[in-house]
Amino acid sequence: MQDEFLKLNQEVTDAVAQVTDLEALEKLRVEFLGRKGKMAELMKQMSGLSDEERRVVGVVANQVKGQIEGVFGEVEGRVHKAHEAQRAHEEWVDVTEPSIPPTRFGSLHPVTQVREELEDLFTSMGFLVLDGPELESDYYNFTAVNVPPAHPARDMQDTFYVGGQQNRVMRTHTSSMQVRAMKTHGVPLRMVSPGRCFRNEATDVRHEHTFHQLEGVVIDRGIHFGHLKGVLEAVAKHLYGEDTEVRLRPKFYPFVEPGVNGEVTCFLCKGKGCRLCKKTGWLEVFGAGMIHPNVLKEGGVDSSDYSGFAFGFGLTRLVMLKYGIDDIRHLEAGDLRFLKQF
Ligand code: FA5
Repeated sequence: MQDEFLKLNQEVTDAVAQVTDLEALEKLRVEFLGRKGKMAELMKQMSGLSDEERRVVGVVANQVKGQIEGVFGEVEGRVHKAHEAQRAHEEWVDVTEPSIPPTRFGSLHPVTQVREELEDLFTSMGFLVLDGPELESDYYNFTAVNVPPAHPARDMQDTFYVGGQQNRVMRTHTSSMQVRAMKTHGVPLRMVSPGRCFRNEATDVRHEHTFHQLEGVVIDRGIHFGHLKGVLEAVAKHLYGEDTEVRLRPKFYPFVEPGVNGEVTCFLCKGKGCRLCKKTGWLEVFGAGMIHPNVLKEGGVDSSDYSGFAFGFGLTRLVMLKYGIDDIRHLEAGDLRFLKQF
């Protein structure tokens, strides 16, 4: 029987020498050392031996078992090491390799670009640039600019009413800054105030629920409509070139008298008429007029001494015109395929 154990020892040594992966090694372990394996089989046969023989064979059997377990341990260590080396090779990363440079840095949103361009233009003409709240009191958004509660003109600008103590609304226009500026800075006054506005709109190619306006107010002694026209034309020509045409037509706004609606030639059809300009050839980009005495009074300004004009550009529309964007909804959608073009 001793020979049988020694043969088994040799058999195991030969078999595991070929092994290259842990799975095959585990199979051999079961085959030789498992509960029903070859080693257990030989041990079982020892029960037929005499006590003397069993004592001698038992010593050999234990030695062989120890050796076989040792061989398995050794091979397991070797295979494991080879496996780790292979993985390290496959997953190797050269941390010293120079990184891939970014292909493009972010850029400013087109509305921000045009807003900054206009802020530069107006500051060069001596205007202040003011910032105002988007969540505004009902008073500054409507009542202060001559649109008292229940006035039909409130229907022109439906908004998102938030309520609360001051009856807050998401401001519908930057005209909410007119009386705020008069109260804070007094007269004479020259200011612009750009910012986001909100309306409860059925959106289409020209109308968004969230859009940008740029308000302008000039108040001094002797200010008249000619000054207003001069400023509006300067802005249009600055943005779109010297040959840009501006059309002014009377329009009712409760906070000005007289009031006008300002349009510039449609960029898409060059004035021929298309879906963007509703076949008129013109795009409405601002409202303007001489400030109503009631609004001056609300701002603490004596209308017998001072006069002024105000205008409100649809900043988002100006951006559409400048870049030839035929649907306003691209501008607030946050789609990178669109934004990366600017
Ligand atoms: C006003 O908002 C007045 N506050 C403008 C004003 C200021 C008049 C000072 C007189 C004196 P209006 O609702 O027409 O007016 O809007 C002005 C401009 O904002 C429009 O010409 C248009 O270019 C833009 N606008 C208005 N509603 C939207 C909208 N839903 N989406 C995008 N642009 C809009």
